Amino acid sequence: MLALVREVSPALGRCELTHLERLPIDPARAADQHRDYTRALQTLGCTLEWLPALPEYPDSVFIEDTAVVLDAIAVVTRPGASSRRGETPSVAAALERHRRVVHIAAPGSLDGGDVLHVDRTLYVGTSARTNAQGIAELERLLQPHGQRVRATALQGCLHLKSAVSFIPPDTVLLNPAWVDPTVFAGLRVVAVDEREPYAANTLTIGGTTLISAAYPRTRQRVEAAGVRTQALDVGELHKAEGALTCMSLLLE
Ligand code: CIR
Repeated sequence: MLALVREVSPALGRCELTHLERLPIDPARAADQHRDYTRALQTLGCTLEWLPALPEYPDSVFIEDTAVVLDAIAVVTRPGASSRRGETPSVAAALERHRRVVHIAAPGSLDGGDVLHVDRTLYVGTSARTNAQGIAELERLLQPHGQRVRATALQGCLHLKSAVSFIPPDTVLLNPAWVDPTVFAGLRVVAVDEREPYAANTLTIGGTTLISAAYPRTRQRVEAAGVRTQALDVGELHKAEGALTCMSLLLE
């Protein structure tokens, strides 16, 4: 497994914020937490590929939003926030070494954080960042690859993957206040603890599910469902409305 990552911008404190109040962010602390995150990826078997730093792009550490990577093809997105569109050229250049690369074109917009991949289905959040044209474009690009695209409503959060993440082989962890659990019929549904609304974003690699240390109650629920977890402190990145999936692009 290859993990594309990008270091934290010193301008992280000027990030986009949609649902959170702006709090002071310490970029050095965020960088330390990001380093721990990348080390955890390595320990779980990933080889890291560092993209060039983009210090002038506050949100550039959240590389997930810039692409959707499948086995045969990579789709470089057109992020919904115009402040983030300059993040994509370096991602496209890196992905071209590994995949055939195609692009979401204007007026489509799509953030990778809205794309939840479960087997042959891509659930795509109809968020403020991802529009109908972006979803239609993704569907057109992926149809030849046998992938089904399913537009999925969400409310109260930034991206679909703020509300739900996939824990292979058969489980989704979700916040039922933000996404309708019946969308995931056929999968086992575990709900976050009500006191931890942001806890649904986890990242599973090789049988271990990384979960933010900020959400111990939800971690217990996930463990009780028979899932091996590892907690990571990413509190400084949470202040920028980021979580665990956001900070890497994984390529098998
Ligand atoms: C943004 O609003 O774009 C960033 N501050 C946070 C992006 C988080 N990305 C993600 O959940 N995939």
